[in-house]
Amino acid sequence: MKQYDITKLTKEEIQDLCQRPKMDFISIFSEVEPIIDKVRQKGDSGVSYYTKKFDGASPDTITVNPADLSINLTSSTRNAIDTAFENIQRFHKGQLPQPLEVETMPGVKCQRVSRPIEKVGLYVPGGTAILPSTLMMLGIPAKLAGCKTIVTATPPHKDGSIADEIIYIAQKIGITKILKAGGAQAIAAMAYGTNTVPKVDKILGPGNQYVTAAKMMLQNSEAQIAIDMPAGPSEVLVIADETANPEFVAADLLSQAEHGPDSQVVLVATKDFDLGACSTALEEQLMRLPRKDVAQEAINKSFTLIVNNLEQAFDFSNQYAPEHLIVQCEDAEQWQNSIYNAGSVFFGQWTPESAGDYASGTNHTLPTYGYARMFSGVSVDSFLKQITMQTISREGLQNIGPTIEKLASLEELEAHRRAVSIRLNNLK
Ligand code: HSO
Ligand code: ZN
Repeated sequence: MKQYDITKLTKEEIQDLCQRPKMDFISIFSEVEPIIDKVRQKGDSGVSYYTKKFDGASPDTITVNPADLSINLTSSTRNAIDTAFENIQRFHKGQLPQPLEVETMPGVKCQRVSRPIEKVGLYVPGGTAILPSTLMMLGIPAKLAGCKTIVTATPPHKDGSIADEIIYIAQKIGITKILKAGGAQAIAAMAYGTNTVPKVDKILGPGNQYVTAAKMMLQNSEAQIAIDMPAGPSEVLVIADETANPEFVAADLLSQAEHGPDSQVVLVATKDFDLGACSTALEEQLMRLPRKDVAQEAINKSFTLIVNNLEQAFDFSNQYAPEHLIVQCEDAEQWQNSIYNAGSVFFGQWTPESAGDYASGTNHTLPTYGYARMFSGVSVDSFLKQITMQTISREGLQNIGPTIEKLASLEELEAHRRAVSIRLNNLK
């Protein structure tokens, strides 16, 4: 890993370290556009065409109802999924909003109530690994929010099948349909709807750059869909002081590096952290990883920043705005109020990021690429809309009416003013 000393860097150089690799969206958009067009025009047969072309698969039907499928899983797999499911459900249940009612003036009652987004599409990536955990992270909050139609898209295996783990989770959640497709074609099918795929109102979930580009293009199209957030490659920033265990730090860096060659891995260490021991541990652990080539590539592009103290470490972390922040220093949780920009935070040496990736209860669909400055990760809120409502009594209108009349006059919107005056006159 490259190494920098914060005291030797200019403001601009520090800012450069926060820059993520450029994504060439213009050329990706031009590749994705014909795919979207074909699916919009041809529907199911357009989807099948690209599933054959890109995934080498020709499933009998492109959608299946998970309840109709039989699966074969070991009890240890079921138990692990069940435990994670329970924890994720418990934490997300606590996020359900309470209705809000405020009497802003006597007789003027304002309310805010939440309602589910009726139809949602959840994208679960395939590629080099199956990601059943991602279906839990998207499907559990969708169900808790009360979404009625929940479609899950995921690329099928070459034989047209879907992993039993995915089907098991889909059954537990009560997913309406599984769309056996990935990439931009899956996003387009859910955005426009086809003969067999219901049209959805919001599409959520991580994916490669084609998936991200399709989500971005379709949210600005006549398909009228919302998306969760812009997404880039996964990232972690670890803050370590002299109390951090170098082997644990190395393991955490690698757990994120193995996601992909473009994963971003950053270590911010105080001067007395044992960096030598950490580098040795990293080399050793890396050699023993099945995905060592992927992890190595990510590590090659990553860096260590040496800081004088933890204040500097948190300042840099806030500027970088990592998807995951791991804090391995003395009294780690005490730094909570110093953290402003991060997707999800892991305090103390016994809290690996993997816990949040799979099973502790927090969500792993998080803002990357610096978007943690203004976006939150997926939660129950991602599947809800908030509707405001109001009821004004006679007395209330007498109280607030003159204020409205005055402001309407200021804006020279006479019909607005009269909608109030006509009532006030009636009350006289
Ligand atoms: N760290 C990934 C989530 C994940 N990890 C899924 C393992 N499976 C992005 O937050
Ligand atoms: Zn992960």
